[in-house]
Amino acid sequence: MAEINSVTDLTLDGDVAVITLNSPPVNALSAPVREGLFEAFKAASANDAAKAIVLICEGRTFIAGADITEFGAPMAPPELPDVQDQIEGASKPVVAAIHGTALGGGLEVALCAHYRVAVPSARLGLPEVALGLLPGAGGTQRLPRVVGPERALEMMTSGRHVPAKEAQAIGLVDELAEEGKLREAAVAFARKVVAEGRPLRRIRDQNEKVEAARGKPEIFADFRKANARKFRGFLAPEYNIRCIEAAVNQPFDEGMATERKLFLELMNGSQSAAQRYSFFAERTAQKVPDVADDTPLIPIKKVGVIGAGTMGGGIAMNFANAGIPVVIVEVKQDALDRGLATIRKNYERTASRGGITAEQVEQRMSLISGSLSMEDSFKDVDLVIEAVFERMDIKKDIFTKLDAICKPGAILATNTSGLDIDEIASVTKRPESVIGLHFFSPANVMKLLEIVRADHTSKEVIATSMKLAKQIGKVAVLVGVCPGFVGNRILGARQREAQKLVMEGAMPWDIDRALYDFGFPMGPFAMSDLAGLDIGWVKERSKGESIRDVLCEADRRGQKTGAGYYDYDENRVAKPSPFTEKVIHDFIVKSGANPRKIDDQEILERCIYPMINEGAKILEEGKAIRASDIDVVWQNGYGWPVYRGGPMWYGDQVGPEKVLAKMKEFQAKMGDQFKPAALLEKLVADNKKFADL
Ligand code: 3H9
Repeated sequence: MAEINSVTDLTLDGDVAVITLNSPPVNALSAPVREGLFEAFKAASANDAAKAIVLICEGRTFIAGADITEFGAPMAPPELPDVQDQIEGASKPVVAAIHGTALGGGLEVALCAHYRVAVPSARLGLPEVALGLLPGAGGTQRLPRVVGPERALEMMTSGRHVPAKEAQAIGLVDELAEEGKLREAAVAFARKVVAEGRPLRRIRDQNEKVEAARGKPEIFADFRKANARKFRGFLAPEYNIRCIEAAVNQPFDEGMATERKLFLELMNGSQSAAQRYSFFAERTAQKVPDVADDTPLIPIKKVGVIGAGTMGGGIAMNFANAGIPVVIVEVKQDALDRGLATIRKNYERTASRGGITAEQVEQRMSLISGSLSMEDSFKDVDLVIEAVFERMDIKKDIFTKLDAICKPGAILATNTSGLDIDEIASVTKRPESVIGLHFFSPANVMKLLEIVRADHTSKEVIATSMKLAKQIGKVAVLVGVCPGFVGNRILGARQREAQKLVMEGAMPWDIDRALYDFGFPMGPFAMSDLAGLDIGWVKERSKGESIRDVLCEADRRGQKTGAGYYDYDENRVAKPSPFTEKVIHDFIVKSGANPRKIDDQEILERCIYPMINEGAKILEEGKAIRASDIDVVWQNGYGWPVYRGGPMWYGDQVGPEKVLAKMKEFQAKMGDQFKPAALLEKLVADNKKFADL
């Protein structure tokens, strides 16, 4: 065994040189890894005893990409292309042996090997698009040469991690190895290549698939059209497409130059900066400063859910999807039956679209049971999540019962979206076991989980909840108890401004358009129409005192009644409504105000700066651990455009001093609801940003 450097070894296994990388956690292509690869390939190439070379990794994965922490500074030598030239240009066969994930730069390295062997559990992909980038180490030119431009388009614009079996079917992997026997299989494969005198297959010279697509611009035009909605606002998908066009229309080296140019443009742009920030923000959110990594976890083998409505059903699906049995308790049999039927329907819909198999539907349904009795069903559960009507008295009643029924140590969780969890916990004799698990609707789809820590919640309960969130595929953020927690509290700030802007003369569609153009999937009024204007509205108590009252009284209750703030045609396409406009106008006249023209810039500042200010108050009160946690909440639960980072990141980009100046201006004009947060004032005084906190 020869050590090349601290992360690279080179050994001779008979007549095959084996290069082993070991750079935890994910063997990213840091400077030492590049150096190790470069030197190891040089040595292996020069060693006449080696007839072939295998590249393999230790630890949980093959190379998972470039080292993202190194981005932003010039690459220390050797640069990645030099390493890749060494590999691809080797005069003996090179085999990449893949387990875990070969992603981004990792797959780009593997594409310079002449052959690829993988275990079935491995996954391969070019996920740079998710970081606002494109594969910048030849992936855009090599992948289409292997799998064809159409597949490359799908893979590179989605960033999907392709399972090894599928990778083999599309030519990306040459052979599957038995799980746990990768090294032996790769060495044997390398010997076979030598024995059979197979060619050194250099992908850069394989032009068949790209040439076949030449002169067919419709491949790209159709793809752009089909995905226009999905890609709206993002630069990276379009740049990835352009690189694949270059692979089709230009010789390899010119294509590489195009790739380089577009890669650098993205790398230096604001979108990728925001998306790279978000990657780390999500991972940082998993860390709770006063909860140690080795905090004991409570084993969660069975879960109880109270409420079989949309929320309870969606929550239950998360656990069944992860293989954890769950029992749902309802008060009435018909509500329970309806809830279970809805869950089945959801699974069947996913199956009909090819998302899961028919067996998986049955297997998941078999993990979900229903009951009318908490006493009978909750004795042995390790976690209960209550998802009933948002009323403190009902919640208190439930938690009193849970306290009596559940075994000691079981986690008692509420899905409340804003009630005081300390008050709920106070009715139990074990407030240390009480926590908020705030799922977002539809709970089986939305990624965000706000985990709400109450005064007495134990560290074990917090650590277990964070871990469990990851197990069920959620992005978890730990927040503190305050009205609306982090997400809804900031949403409230935006909604208030949107309503006020209407009373000053901006029409709902003007406000929605400004926010849609900013990058939100929809504005607040379109969202109200979708949810239903009559949520929480009671006809008998309506006094026609608000715009909403009048719209609801006119049976304009949103999309479901064919009209709300907007008019809807038979295809549910929204149109500005003269009726709504008149209602608004009448209200403005009644208030004695003069409507004025409000431009998009003002709409954005009025809606978004108070959100940033509210975020600052949340930080000031310690209800979020860090500014980036707030951004994770808004990206994953409220549709904040990923390429704009999140409200706090955006505040930093605009500049805290500008946000503060505007808040002061608004405060002077419109009153103290715009009072700047003390933390915002302090940031500006100290010449700092939210990211510095
Ligand atoms: C690229 O390759 C550009 C090239 O085309 C061009 C170059 C010229 N770098 O997610 P986890 C850390 S762009 C640095 O919790 P999992 C991560 O921060 C790159 N660090 O584990 C975390 O650290 P910590 C293209 C990285 O098992 C730890 O590893 N590649 C990187 O749930 C564990 O991560 C990608 O976009 C990295 N590349 O998932 C892949 N990756 O423990 C990005 C991870 O201190 N990575 N870390 O918090 C992933 O998708 C997942 O991490 C992976 C493992 C699936 C690999």
